[in-house]
Amino acid sequence: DDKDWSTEQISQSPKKAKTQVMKISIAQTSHGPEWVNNVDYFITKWHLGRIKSTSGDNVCVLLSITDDVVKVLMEEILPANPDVLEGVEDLRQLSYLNEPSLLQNLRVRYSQDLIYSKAGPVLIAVNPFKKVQIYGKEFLSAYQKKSLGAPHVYAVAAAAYDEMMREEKNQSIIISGESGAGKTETAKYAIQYLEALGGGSFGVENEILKTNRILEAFGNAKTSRNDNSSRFGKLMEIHFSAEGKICGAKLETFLLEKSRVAQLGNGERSYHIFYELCAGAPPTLKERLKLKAANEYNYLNQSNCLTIGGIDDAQKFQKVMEAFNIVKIPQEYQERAFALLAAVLWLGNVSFEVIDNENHVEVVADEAVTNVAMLMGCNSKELMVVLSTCKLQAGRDCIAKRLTLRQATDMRDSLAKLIYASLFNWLVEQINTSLEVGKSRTGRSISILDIYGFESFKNNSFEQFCINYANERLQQHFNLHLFKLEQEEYERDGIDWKKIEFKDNKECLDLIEKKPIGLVSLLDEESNFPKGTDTTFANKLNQHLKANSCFKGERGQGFRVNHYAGEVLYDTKGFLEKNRDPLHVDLIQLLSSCKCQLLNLFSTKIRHKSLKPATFSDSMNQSVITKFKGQLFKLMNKLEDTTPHFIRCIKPNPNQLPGLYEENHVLQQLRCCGVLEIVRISRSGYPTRLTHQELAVRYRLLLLDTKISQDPLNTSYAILKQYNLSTEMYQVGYTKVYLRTGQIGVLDERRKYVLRVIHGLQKQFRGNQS
Ligand code: AOV
Ligand code: MG
Repeated sequence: DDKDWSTEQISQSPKKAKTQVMKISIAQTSHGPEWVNNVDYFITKWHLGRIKSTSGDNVCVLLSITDDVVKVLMEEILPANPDVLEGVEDLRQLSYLNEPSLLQNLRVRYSQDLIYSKAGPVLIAVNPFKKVQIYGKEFLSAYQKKSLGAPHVYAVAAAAYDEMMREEKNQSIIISGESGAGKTETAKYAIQYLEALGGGSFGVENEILKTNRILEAFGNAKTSRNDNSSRFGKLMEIHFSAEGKICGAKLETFLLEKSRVAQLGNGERSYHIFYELCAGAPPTLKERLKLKAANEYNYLNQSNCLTIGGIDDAQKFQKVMEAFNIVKIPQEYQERAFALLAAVLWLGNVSFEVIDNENHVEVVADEAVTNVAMLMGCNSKELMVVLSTCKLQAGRDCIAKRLTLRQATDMRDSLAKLIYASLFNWLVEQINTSLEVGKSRTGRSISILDIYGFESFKNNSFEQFCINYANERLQQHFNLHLFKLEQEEYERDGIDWKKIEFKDNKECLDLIEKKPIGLVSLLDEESNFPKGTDTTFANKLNQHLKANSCFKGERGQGFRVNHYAGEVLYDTKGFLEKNRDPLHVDLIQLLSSCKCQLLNLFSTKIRHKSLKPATFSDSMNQSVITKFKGQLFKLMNKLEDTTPHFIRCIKPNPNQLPGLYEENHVLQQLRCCGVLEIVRISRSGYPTRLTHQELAVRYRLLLLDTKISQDPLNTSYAILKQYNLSTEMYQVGYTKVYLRTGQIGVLDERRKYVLRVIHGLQKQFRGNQS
């Protein structure tokens, strides 16, 4: 009978539970393996049922939902948890930690809008895709006062803050998950909690979230997976004064997806700001910018998607303008920024005319090119020359060579991307200037990382490679903390601890990073090689990386990498060009000749960097991947100096719908982020640790036998023995005592009782004296 089971019985006598719990999950046998979400996973579907009878290896099971009776093999059955354990807060509390049990537990919670759960030290957040009443003032203050203990992103932020104050150590909140899983929203709620703690006299504490509006307008876009997908990674470092008040913040961004400016997949949009500007600019501004409706621009109309359901772009534009004012971007610069956006849009409409039979072109002199020149503040003739020719050095002379249609289109798109990416970087600088108010003297900070999750599409290119590489690094960091450190501590202290297997992704990182023959080195080598092509690159990989078990060559231009989260097939098409990301001198010259001060500034920045001597650290001469690798290393170094708090966001269905929990979709993500391993490791571990000294000082008063020596180790032993704790429940290491969940509570209760008695006796004694 399920009702008779108490949590305690189950955790203490697992054997008994196994035979008596009647609910089981069984694997559905009629289905073959399924193919899920482009990731190579064989997923089995699980059903809940009860055993009716067994004979030999066969069992007859009554399915709970359909009332069907099915016959399955014994080995295909996994035990399910009793009802009392349905929907527990921490997955560690489950008696049975198999995959269907975790899935079921999260499902039960999700159906009650309990979107947060814990897997030991990790917070799991399942995206509700609807408003849930668990945020705002009341909840903020409840978590501040610790009157609410349920798992929540506020609780994670609170823990980070408290630990920073207590230990004087910098903290980080690392949020990961696939596209659309809720990372960015979760990051905002974490910042909201910290902002609610208030600031000193600096006033920045109300600004951080608002600057997000600018970032989201310029760095987010609708993709097939998320209507508000961040197309860049970000690290927000919030600084605190000695009193624990916010005194500034610093934003760092990673790898903006530039290609989106000129090229869109069907059903996707470019960056929100373009549509917002077209829809929301006041008539006079529209007039000055020669702005038309979004559908008039090739860069926007190519994907047959101009609006997002439920989103009012015009209204959003007002919010961006407000945020510009908060960040104190002067009015004239705001208008210049908008003019550059309009210039980018008009660039997409610039067209070419083929003038000879070698496909050479001339720019068509229409309103598009005139408007671009006007908005950039340059001469339209000059612009036309730059877009249709390239200068070649012939001995001492410089001759202009006409471009082909393909080359000219690339040149035009390069200019659009260059302007947009420079504008984005400039905005990040503006935000940083405005947030850098009270230079933190304490150096205490909490960093919040919201970075693109693992990606595996039908077509995976250079961008996915960079993203998955970043995730591979983060995963290593995660492993290191949760698994290695834990395990090493036990081993160092000489206690017997069954090793828990966990996926180490060192081999995959080696494949990517190893010098001189790893993916990154080989890509750079081929990119530097003038005759290198995507195909020669693919061949090179095949030739050199075969020995690594994480690599699989493919015929043609492809290759496969076995990432920690699954195998991904990459297409090398475009890898070399994207990695080289060539800077056209002509374009930079053009920018510097413009009347627009922003463009001058951009060109100076680029030149300043590129004119520096080519030293080792010269970032201009570095390929995109090498620059990214450097940035990742810096990020990892920074994170390693902090105490990490991990949040794993889970997307319950691929359609962004509320109330829909698709088991296969969730399971694949739980596997990707190793939730099962986390639960197992923290449960079979000993979460409470005290040094012998600490234990002795705290609980010595409980000892009945006062003749025990003062030595802390002996005292420890004696206390544990006196309370008859089962040897299952603790282990004694060289330096510490390790206790299972709940055991320290027993000792504490006892101590409280003894203290009360002593206190009472003292009172009585004093009473007697007077
Ligand atoms: P992401 O950051 O993980 O994707 P988002 O944070 O943008 O995902 O979340 C996607 C959408 O899910 C949001 O626009 C909301 O509609 C919804 N959502 C997420 N979290 C919540 C929540 N706590 N409450 C209500 N709705 C939520 V990407 O940036 O694509 O990797 O690159
Ligand atoms: Mg995001």
